Amino acid sequence: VANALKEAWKAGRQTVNGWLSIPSAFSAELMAGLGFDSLTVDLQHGVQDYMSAVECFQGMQRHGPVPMARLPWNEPGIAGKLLDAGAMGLICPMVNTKEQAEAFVSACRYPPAGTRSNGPVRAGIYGEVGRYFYTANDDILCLPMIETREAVANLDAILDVPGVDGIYIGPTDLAISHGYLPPVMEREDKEMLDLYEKLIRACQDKGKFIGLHAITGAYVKRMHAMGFNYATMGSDLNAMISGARAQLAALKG
Ligand code: 3PY
Ligand code: MG
Repeated sequence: VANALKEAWKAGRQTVNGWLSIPSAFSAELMAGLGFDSLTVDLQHGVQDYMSAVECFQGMQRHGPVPMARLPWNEPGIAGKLLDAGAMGLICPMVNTKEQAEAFVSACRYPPAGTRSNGPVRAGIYGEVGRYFYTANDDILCLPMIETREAVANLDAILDVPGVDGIYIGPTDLAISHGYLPPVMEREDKEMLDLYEKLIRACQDKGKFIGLHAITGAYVKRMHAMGFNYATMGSDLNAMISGARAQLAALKG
């Protein structure tokens, strides 16, 4: 089976995703060796473009976390290119309506399920030759981001779109949209944590998976305990900054 994340979630095993904001095959390779279940190249806010994403996929290949990407926006051209480059899951920012979820899924699925164009230049060279077309629709994860009030209001309709495997929570945009500041990632507002519980229950009721963006291992542990199937412990950039800062602080006393 080509998507270890999907298998893990179905088996009830919770996973940890790493986040690649740095456009470097080498940092992707280093992150890939650390034991994350998946790594996501961030083309929305990360300093990543299409070629750096391809290089990150190449860098992580040796170690085998599930390669994923976050799209810059809900746009079929870049979605197709990232899948062709080997992404086994796409996270799409700011999906607020059923129609936007349908457009996202359509870009990720070959006909008759969707409108993805055939041409898996890099994705097709892995696994059994000629099989990719037949397995891609089942194996590729489509994870729309729920990160606005509007998306929460439309959650059931979004989850009901065939081909939506699950959702991904963007904590800062979601909090901003609900009027909670400052826009910090690891929320402690009671209202936001209650909302997470509600979103988890909605996904469980519909047999869909749910994950969220976080930074620290301690918070990811709490979110797993709350019931999230996956959580990001990000990122390469945060790890570099916090590691270097800690050493500088130790030096300067
Ligand atoms: C958010 O916090 O809105 C995100 O998209 C996290 O990546
Ligand atoms: Mg966001």
